[in-house]
Amino acid sequence: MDVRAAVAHQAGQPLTIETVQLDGPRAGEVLVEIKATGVCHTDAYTLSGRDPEGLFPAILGHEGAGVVVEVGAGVTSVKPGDHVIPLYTPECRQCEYCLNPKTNLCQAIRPTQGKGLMPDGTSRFSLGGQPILHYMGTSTFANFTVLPEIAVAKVREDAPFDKICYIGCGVTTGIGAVIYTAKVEPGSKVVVFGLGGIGLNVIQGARMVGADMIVGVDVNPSKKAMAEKFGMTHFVNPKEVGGDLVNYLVDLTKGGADYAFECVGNVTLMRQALECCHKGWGECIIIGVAGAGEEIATRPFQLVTGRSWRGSAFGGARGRTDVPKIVDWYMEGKINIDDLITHVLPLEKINDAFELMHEGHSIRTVVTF
Ligand code: NAD
Ligand code: AHE
Ligand code: ZN
Repeated sequence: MDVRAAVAHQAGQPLTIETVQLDGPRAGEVLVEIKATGVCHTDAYTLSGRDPEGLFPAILGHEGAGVVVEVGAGVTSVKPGDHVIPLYTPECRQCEYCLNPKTNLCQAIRPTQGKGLMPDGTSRFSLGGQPILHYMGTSTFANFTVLPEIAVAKVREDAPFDKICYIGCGVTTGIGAVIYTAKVEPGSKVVVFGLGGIGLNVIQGARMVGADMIVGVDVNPSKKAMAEKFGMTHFVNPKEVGGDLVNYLVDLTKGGADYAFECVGNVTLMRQALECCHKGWGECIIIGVAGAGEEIATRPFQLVTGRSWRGSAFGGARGRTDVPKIVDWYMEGKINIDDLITHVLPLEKINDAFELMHEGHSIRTVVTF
C-alpha cells in the first residue's frame, strides 16, 4: 500500500515528505494506522548522525499511537480496531530478559531492530523498489507502519491519540525512571538535569512518589515555570552559579541528592549528576543518550564511597504490561500530559518540530496525520 511518511535520507538533512510503499504484515506482525506521534530528542540525535546505530534512508519516529488495521498469521493478542501504542522496547514475555524481573530490556528482536529491519531480516518499507529502513522497530513518522506483535501495547479506546502517543516514550521514560528504575522513596531529595520532554516527566514522577525536594537544573530559564507547575521546588541555572555546580547542589540539598537524573545526554552533566549525589547512598540515573565515541568519567573514589551510576531505558517499563496502566493514570487525571504538549503540527511541518526543539521553544511537539 502507499503510505505518507517523513523520510530521513541522510544524516543532517531535513526529512522529506514522500509517498512510500508498505508491505502488509507477515506472520507475527501487525499493520497499524498511526494517528499521532511525538518528536523526541532521540529522533533528532539519530538524524544528527551522532547515533552509532543510525542508518539511512529510514523512517524515524518512536512515540506513536494508532489503530490496528490488519494482523498477520498467528497474531492473537491484538485484532483490527484495537488501539495501540508501538513499543521500541518490546515485551515478548519469553526471553531470558523478560523472565528476569531485574530488567525491562526484552532482547527477542533487538539484533534486527538495531539494523532497521523486521525480525525476519527484511524491511516492509520501500521507495521506487529500494528498501527504506525501519527505526527503533517503530517508524511512527508514517501514517501506517508494520510492527511485531510483541512491540505493541493494547490500550483503552477512549484515550486521545494526540496525547497518549507521548506515553510511547517521554512520559514512560521519565515517570518510569523514578518509579521502576530508581524506586524513589517518599521524602527523597531529587536533582533533575535537563527540563525537557523527559526531565519534566521525571519531576512529575518524583512529585507523585512524594519526594520532598525536587531540584531542576537547566541552562534555559524559560523551562522554570513549567517545571514548577510539575513539582520542581528549586531551579538552578548553571550559568548563574558562581562557583562549582556540584558543590552548589551538594550545599542546596544539605549533603547531596538521594537520586539524580541526567536527562540531557551530556557526559559532563552525567559526571556532575553522579558527584552531586549523597555520599554513602546517592544514585545517579542516566537517561540521556550520548553521541558516538563519548564516554563518562569520574574518580573511582566517588563509587567507592557509595554513589552509584545506573541507566534507564524506557523508564524500566515493560511495555505491554505497564503502558496500558500509564494510559489509565492519564485518563484518571493522575498524570498531566496535556500541558507538556506545547505544539501540534501536521506531518508536512515535521521539520519545524525539530527546529522548535533545538531552539528550546517546545517541550513536546505532536505530529498528527
Ligand atoms: P529535550 O531537548 O526536550 O530536553 C533537553 C533539555 O536539556 C532542554 O531543556 C535543554 O535546555 C537542557 N539542556 C541542554 N544542555 C544543558 C546543560 N548543559 N545543562 C543543563 N540543561 C541542559 O530532550 P528530551 O526529549 O527531554 O530528551 C532528553 C535526553 O533523553 C536525550 O538525550 C534523549 O535522547 C534521551 N532519552 C532517553 C531515553 C531512554 O530511554 N533512556 C528515552 C527518551 C529520551
Ligand atoms: N542507538 C544508540 C542508543 C540509543 C538509546 O540508548 N536508546 C534508548 C531509548 S531512547 C528513546 O528516546 C534505549 O532504549 N536503549 C536501549 C536499547 O536497546 O537501544 C547507541 O548508542 O547505539
Ligand atoms: Zn524517545
